[in-house]
Amino acid sequence: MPHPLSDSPQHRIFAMLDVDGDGAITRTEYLARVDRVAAAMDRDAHHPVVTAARAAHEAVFADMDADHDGRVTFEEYRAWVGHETFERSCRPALGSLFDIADADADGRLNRDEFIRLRTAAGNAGPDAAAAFDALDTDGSGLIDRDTYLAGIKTFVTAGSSPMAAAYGAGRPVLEARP
Ligand SMILES: [Ca+2]
Ligand SMILES: [Ca+2]
Ligand SMILES: [Ca+2]
Repeated sequence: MPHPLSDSPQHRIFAMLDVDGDGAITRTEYLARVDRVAAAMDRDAHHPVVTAARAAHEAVFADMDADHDGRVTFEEYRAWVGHETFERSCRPALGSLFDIADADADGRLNRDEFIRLRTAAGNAGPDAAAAFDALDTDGSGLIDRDTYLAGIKTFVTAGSSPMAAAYGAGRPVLEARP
C-alpha cells in the first residue's frame, strides 16, 4: 500500500537523499552528495567551495539527526524540515552546492551547469531540465542563486514551485526512482 505521504515534497526529498533506499539518510550518504556534485562539476575535492560545502552539509546533518545516532529517519526528517530550518541550515548547504556548480562565480548557472548539478544531487535529467525551463521565466538561459534557493524553499515549504519539476512532482515516486 502506498504511504499516505508518499507524494509529499518531504517524501520526495527524503527518497532522493536516502540513496540506497533503506529508510534512513546516513551521514555518509548525505556527505557523499557533496562529492558527487564536486565530481560532476569537475571541482577539485580540496577546492574552497567544496570544503565549504562539506562543512555546511555536516552542519545540516547534525541538525537533522535529532537523536544523534548517525541516521536520519523519515520521522526525524519530517519533524525537522520547514521554514526555520530551511533558513538556518538548508539555505547555506544548497547555496554551497550552487557555488560548486557556478564555475565563473557570478552567482548564476547556465542550463548545462544547472542540469549537471541537479542530476548529481539526485534528480532525473529530464526533470532537472524541466525545472530549469520553469525557473528561467525571462528566458535568459541563466538562473541566479536567489531564484534557485527560493524555488527549492517554496517546494519544501509549500509543495508547489517551478522547482517541483526537478523532483518529478506529478509522477509517482516509484517511477521517479527506478
Ligand atoms: Ca540510506
Ligand atoms: Ca537519528
Ligand atoms: Ca555562473
